[in-house]
Amino acid sequence: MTTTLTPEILSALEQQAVEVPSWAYGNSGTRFKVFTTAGTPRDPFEKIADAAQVHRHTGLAPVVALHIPWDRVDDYAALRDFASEQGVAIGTINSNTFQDDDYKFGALTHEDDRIRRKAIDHHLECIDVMDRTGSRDLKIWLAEGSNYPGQSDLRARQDRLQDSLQTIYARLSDEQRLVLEYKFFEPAFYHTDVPDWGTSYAQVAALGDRAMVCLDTGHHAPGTNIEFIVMQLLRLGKLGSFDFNSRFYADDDLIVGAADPFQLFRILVEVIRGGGLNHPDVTFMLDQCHNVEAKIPGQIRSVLNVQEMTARALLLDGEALAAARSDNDVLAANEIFMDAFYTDVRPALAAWRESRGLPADPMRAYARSGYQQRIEADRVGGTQASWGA
Ligand code: LRH
Ligand code: MN
Ligand code: MN
Repeated sequence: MTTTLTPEILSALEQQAVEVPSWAYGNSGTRFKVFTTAGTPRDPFEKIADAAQVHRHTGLAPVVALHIPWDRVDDYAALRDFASEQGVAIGTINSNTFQDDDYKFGALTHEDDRIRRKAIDHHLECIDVMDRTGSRDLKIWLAEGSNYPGQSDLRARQDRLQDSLQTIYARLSDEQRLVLEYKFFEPAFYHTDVPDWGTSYAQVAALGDRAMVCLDTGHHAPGTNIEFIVMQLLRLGKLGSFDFNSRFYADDDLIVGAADPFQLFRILVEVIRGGGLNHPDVTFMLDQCHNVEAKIPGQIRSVLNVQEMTARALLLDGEALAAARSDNDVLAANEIFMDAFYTDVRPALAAWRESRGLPADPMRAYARSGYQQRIEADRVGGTQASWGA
């Protein structure tokens, strides 16, 4: 079944913005091998230029997230100006306490005050960056935990974490926010200090209104009902951002909507139900790596997948669904839900894109643009950026 999209749906879609991660444009891989690709950016400026291509071809990705220190530069004002010349803005600043030997046994939870202070100071540096880039959000993901029962005092670590977060939160301006991302395992395998939304919620609720939870779709145990968590965080007013990606097994960081488009649809239904689409409180970010596929087209595919599932979610017939629910007509309710999911919105979205001066087919338009050939020819010499540098 294909469909036309109503003006209400199109105007909701028009405001949709997906934030893309700078690290998706660098080389990445598994712990077995990182494959390099011709044309890969060599610095944060080139990453932003590549990200701008995604926006140019889709109109969907006006903001780029940075990761510090991977995207450390001398002059952040120059980076911000460059981004704006390219037609994009700098968004979330991600901290990184997972690649320094000092943090082997923890960072914001570390027993040693010197190391904990160093980790706090890194976050203060990230807030300095935010001041210069005009970013609203500091996103914190902690690679902290333990591998063996008995190794750590779980409760003392929660207390130290809260104390560290209080210090960081106190440094934010009134317009800035802290978002705390959870993940159930990896790199620690027995316990993780922020393993789930409940822990993240408990930690940020104790900080204040400008502290929120980040939900990375790849950070749950298989079988977790992620849309339930989305609903609950929106209900509590604490959903600050998404890191979208998809997974088959663990934290695979594959293209969002690739592994399980139906799950993405279900998440977006709850986002809309909770007032989350175009909600000023919720940042829709991608957190993906393109290990074997081309990076810029990989990002174009990703934002299109988000748009496509959003359009399908907006098609859900809320009135019919409410009636079926109040009749306890289980099968009718499920049929209405599945009808929206199975509707092919691609031709309608292509026509709509064209009517707004965007390419009907962004993937083909990028391939024809010559940009890829240009960067492959130009970006010789220097060191390619990679996940971790
Ligand atoms: C951790 C994570 C977090 C990091 C990113 C590179 O698995 O999802 O968001 O910042 O990967
Ligand atoms: Mn993430
Ligand atoms: Mn992750």
